[in-house]
Amino acid sequence: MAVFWNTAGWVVTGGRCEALKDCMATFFSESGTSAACAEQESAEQTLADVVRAGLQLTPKQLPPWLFYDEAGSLLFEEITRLPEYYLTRMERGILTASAGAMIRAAAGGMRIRLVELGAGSADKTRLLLAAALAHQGAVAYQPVDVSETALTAACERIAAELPGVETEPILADYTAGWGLAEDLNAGERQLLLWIGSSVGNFEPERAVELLARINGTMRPGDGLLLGVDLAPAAGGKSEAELVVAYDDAAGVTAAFNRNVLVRLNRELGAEFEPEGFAHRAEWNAVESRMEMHLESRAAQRVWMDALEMEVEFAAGERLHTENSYKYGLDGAAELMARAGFPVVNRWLDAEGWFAVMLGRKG
Ligand code: AVJ
Repeated sequence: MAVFWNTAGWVVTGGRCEALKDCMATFFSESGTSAACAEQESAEQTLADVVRAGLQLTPKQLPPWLFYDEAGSLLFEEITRLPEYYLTRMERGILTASAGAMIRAAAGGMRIRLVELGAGSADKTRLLLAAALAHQGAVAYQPVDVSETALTAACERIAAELPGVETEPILADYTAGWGLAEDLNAGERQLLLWIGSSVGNFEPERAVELLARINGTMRPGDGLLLGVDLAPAAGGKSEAELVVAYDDAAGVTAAFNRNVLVRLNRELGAEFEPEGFAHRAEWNAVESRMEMHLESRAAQRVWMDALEMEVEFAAGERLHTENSYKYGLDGAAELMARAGFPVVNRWLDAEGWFAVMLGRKG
């Protein structure tokens, strides 16, 4: 069982679907506290601190994990079905075509177990889990996520559709800490999954740091499967095709972006008028990243009750809500090598827009 240290310093251990559900029940009835539930109670403090700090920066900024409350997670699921949001569709196509080859390459003739960072609904992961079942009959799977709802749903769906997968959900912020899996069998390899282009939310240096830290807990032969959204390039996607993926015609991404304000209203007693901010999505070629901002349509002051603080926006002032870094194939390979996972295989869609890369600890 893996052990994680979350931001609040609590130790969170993996459990079964049932354990997570128990924890939620405990949390909502406010009676009793387990480690995972205690984490939820201190989350409010963390949210207040993070928001206070971010709104005092110039320019103002908030971390992208704030998008994923329950409504935000649903909006993100909706984004993944948008015609403009090619990322999920292309990655799913790549996994559909090559999950078997990926699992075989990662396993190298041994048994394999899977750990997933930010598993969310684990929808695409099921392709890999099915391939692992075909490869070895049964497989251990540890999804790590900060969302209890997402973990529970993923867990239940896997139990119903893929018996043979032994799911050990871990409610934790994977950026905060990492512990050794203690029950590894000899002759078994771990495969760390970080798909969905989530690596894009991290500064490249922070991504290397996080992966290197995890690499330090793994054994030679263990692998990393990384989903990478490729930067615009001749012969690949154009800048315009990239930008519309973050500024869709139906306005779902705009709602996803503004949802962070809705969340602050609910959880911190803030008084944002979400429509008072315009959704902005821009390609920053210098940094090789998509950026999302909320741009104040007018000069305004917003009271935040839980912070006992008023925040002031000038007309046109921006709140930076997300970076989504894009890599070239060489850049992605370099990042993986620096983290201790030199690339051994890679799979791309036919148009060269998205890559799934396998690295292996030497
Ligand atoms: C979940 C981080 C991969 O950056 O494409 C989608 C989040 N932001 N639309 C991404 C997101 C705006 C997404 N990731």
